[in-house]
Amino acid sequence: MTREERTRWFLHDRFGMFIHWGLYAIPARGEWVKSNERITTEAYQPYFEEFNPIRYNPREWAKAAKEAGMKYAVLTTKHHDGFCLFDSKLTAYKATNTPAGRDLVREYVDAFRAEGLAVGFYYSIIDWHHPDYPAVGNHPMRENEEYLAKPVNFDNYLDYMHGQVRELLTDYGKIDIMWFDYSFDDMTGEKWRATELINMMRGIQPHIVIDNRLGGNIKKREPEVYAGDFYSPEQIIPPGGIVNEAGEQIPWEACITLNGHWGYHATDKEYKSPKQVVRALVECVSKNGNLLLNVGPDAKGEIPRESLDILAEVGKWMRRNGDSVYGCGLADRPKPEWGRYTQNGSKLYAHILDRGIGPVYFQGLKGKVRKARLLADGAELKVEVPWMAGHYGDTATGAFISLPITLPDDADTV
Ligand code: FHN
Repeated sequence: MTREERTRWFLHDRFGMFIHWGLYAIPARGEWVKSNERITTEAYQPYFEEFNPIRYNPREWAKAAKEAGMKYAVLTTKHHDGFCLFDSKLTAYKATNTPAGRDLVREYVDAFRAEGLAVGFYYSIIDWHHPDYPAVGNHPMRENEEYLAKPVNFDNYLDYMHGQVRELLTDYGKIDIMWFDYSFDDMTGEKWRATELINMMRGIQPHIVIDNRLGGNIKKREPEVYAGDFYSPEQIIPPGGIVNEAGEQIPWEACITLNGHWGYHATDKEYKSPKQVVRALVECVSKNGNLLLNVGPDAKGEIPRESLDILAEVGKWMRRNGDSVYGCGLADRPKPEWGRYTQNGSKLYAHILDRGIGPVYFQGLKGKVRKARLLADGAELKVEVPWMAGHYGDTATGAFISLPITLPDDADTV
């Protein structure tokens, strides 16, 4: 399969849920707590012995994602702390050995598939728990002389990492996305035996969409086999979208948190508004990208109420305006002053984010608009040249569309 064939559904669906969940939900200070606070594996062990998310019901998560208009999800199967949410045969450091006593990934896969969402796995190639992973990068023990003196056999770790990826792609049915995280410094590409890894993966699930964080350069005309299927900007929407060296659009997905943390953080209440999320989604799609919006469930297994409320509001907008997102992408005309365009074939969607006064002016569309409708309620909109157009300055090539003075409360897409 070509990258274009693999990513066709991904570029159509545009909007997914990122889920960062694991032992770090107990300290509730974000997923980097072990590194940030230099916590040894021994000091982190109580979280393993305590982990029992009694209110974990992934069907509720899946319904929240579906109601928000999300079409796929990506769950951390293992984050940097090395704790596995799945029943790996290659380690005892897994959810089935905690008081939870269950394969949390299997329940996630079953629940999200039952709600009709595509299923993705996040897998950290960094591992702060495995004895043969070196104390490089932001490893919690990066300054511990005794720990640094221990010899490691990195190939043992790579055999483990490759083995777990094989388990994830063999034991849980059809998986739609593999989201690796992350290469850094010289820990990139073949340092992970990435070609071998990708070839193994494609042998098991040839359709699977893979991110670009194993390394390589996805923007090259001929990228490495492990450079991935999509570019993965984080906490930013790339100003000019993403193109390769030949100037060709390449698939990309911006991953963004709802507050300031990926993993659950009890005191971080700085949440984005629903309007900010909708605008971020529209901006991504207008630049041919996807939005992977993150939730960080708590130690009991529940998505924070603040996140659920935002998702519900976003879902209201998506129910009425989703046609301007799904199957849409970069428009064949420049960004207008008052907002953004998204386009699907001959249908142009105008996201009017800064309405200004008077009729909305569509540069270059004179005589080209067959009909205009307010997406939220289907109301007809008049395409007209106002009688006083002469007073409007240079408007010879444009079309004017008059919007109702009062719009349905979530309407800003025409
Ligand atoms: O270190 C991780 C971080 O915890 C989080 O998982 C993000 C999500 O894209 N990725 C890495 C930081 O780039």
